[in-house]
Amino acid sequence: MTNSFSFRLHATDGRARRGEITMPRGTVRTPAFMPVGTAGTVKAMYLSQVRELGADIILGNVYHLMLRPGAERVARLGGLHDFARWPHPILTDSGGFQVMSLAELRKLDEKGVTFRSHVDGSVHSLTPERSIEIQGLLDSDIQMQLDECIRLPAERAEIERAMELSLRWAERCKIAFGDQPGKAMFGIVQGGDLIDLRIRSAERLAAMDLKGYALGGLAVGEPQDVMLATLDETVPVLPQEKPRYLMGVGTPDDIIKSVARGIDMFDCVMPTRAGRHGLAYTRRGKINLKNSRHAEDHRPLDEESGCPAARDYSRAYLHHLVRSGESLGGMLLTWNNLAYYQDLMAGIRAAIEAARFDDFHAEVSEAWAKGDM
Ligand code: PRF
Repeated sequence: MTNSFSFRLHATDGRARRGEITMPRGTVRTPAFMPVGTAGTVKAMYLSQVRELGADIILGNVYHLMLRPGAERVARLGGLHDFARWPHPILTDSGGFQVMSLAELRKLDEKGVTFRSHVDGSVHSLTPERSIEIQGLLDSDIQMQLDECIRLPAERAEIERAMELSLRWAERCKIAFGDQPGKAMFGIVQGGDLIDLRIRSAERLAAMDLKGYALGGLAVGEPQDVMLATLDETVPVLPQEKPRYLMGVGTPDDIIKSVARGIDMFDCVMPTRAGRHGLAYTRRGKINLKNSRHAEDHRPLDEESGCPAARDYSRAYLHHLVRSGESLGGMLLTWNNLAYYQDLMAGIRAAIEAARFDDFHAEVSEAWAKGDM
């Protein structure tokens, strides 16, 4: 196995890219979907199952793990991979985004962000340096800079302030991260829905020569066409030879349209969270298993799926589990949803290799539009 971090493009089709990130703990086939493993667990799944579905990498969160069980404790226990029994690559998010959505009494300034834990009310602070230190203690393979994400809609002055702060924090994270050959620290482009700010952010980060680039601050309240227009203008500014990660996105439709615009990596709670709330993603669209129309439906979610959760259980049984609040309902639907997402990514990768991505996109959209009944 290699002891360095590298990215290679194998094929392109329009702006869509088929590549591979190689690092000591394994190879990530891109475009990739990273299941969210916030607290060192992909909720309602065994990590061995997550692996079998085709995930090459999962995501962990600084915010949750620093509060519980604590980064130093995870380090004493041998790092996150060994703790959770996931020996493959892990990407960690830096914490700023989760502080802004989950913590209480937040105070943000040049130095970093101070907040009260949503778990026990204790006060913590996160600076760019401390975020990188925590990601090192977790032994994360791909670490993210600390950034500030602004919800949209927002005023230009506010978007610009947060974007410039994020650039200064990127410099500090780069220094704190230093030179770690087998690992990477990614910068995060901010700038809201303002194209000139996005371009400035992308250019300044590109000049820092980081190992990869994320687009943050999207899918935060703006319509999909605004997000896609932002990708149209921003992605070409990023270096061709580095991986591009669209943070916190999205629906299957968001993902396929973002791949068409040159994105290589995604993460989202959607398949896991929706699964725990009774929603199934399938080739023929979304199915809400709470709905009583499924109460006597013998059919499985998808008789052609390779996933037992999709193929071997009736919708009537899944409906019963969801209505009864049984944990197996959430487990089976999460399994189905992650299988669907990983199958979609495998289909995307194969289509790019075969130079038929547009046809694949049209076929997938047509099947969604036909619906399930
Ligand atoms: N920044 C970070 N994590 C994120 C986001 C961001 O802007 C988003 C926005 N979609 C999701 N996760 N650090």
